[in-house]
Amino acid sequence: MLITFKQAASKLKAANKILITAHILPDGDAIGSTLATMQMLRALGKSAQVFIDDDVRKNLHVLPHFEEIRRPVDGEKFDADLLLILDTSPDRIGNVAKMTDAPILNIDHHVTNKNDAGDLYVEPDAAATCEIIFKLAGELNVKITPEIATCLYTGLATDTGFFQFSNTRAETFKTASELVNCGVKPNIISEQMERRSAAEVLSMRTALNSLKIFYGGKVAGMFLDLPTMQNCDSTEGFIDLIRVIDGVDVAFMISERSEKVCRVSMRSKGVDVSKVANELGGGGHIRAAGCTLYTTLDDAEKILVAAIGKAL
Ligand SMILES: [Mn+2]
Repeated sequence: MLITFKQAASKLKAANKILITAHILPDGDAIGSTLATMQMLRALGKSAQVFIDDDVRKNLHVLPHFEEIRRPVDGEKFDADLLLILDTSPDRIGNVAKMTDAPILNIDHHVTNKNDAGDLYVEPDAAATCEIIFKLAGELNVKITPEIATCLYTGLATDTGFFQFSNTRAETFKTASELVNCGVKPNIISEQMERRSAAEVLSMRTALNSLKIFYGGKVAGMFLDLPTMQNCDSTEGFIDLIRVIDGVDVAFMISERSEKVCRVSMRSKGVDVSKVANELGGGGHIRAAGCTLYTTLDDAEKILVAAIGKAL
């Protein structure tokens, strides 16, 4: 059920033992928003714990309290009176979904979130879930410590491509400005987020070598097969290498995660790629979306290129 911002805040006020989670394949906004909310709720005297059912990119391990994030072990239960799901709908939280039967509070900024498994506050205009959590801190009267600010700024910065993407709005800068006032060092976060291993940069080269152009230059794609992926800690930002090509409206990357499991990311300058992703069982934003195709890399390419062609 859709609820208002104030209702979401009072659900949090009423809860005492909160299990916090976000999506698998976690990004800066998923980790930043969960860690910030955990600290905020603890500051209010509540018990709060973050569980994420996936590995987390090394760059994000530097965030305050990162070491407290837990991954559920087989059949593990958690005593909670609220399951807080951030930055995604409840179908992308892996085994955390099985840890509790507590009511769900879902806070997100993905326009494709149509969750009806619990209470949903969705703000599609927010640049990041961290932008919503910042407002929530105000509503809950929580003081934003430098540690909380660092987590929130990281989510805000990474989800906007460091304030370059179309989701960047005036409020995003206002939020960023206030976070800097709370003690964030933007240059340090930028340096930490852009760090890459040599293996990752070599994988970028492999990705660029696979570049293909479709539809007379309007669409560009990159392909990473399983052996390449096994040597690659993260493909974050790879797609930006081809998003910039002159005349390209939709850029995509397909990475083979295991046999017949291909992860698709898309970025666009005009086409609504959230619709393309939705049609293929995924979701996201108008200009940044993704899905998983359960087939070979070759077939995934055919399916995706046809679906993008229809949307052009
Ligand atoms: Mn996000």
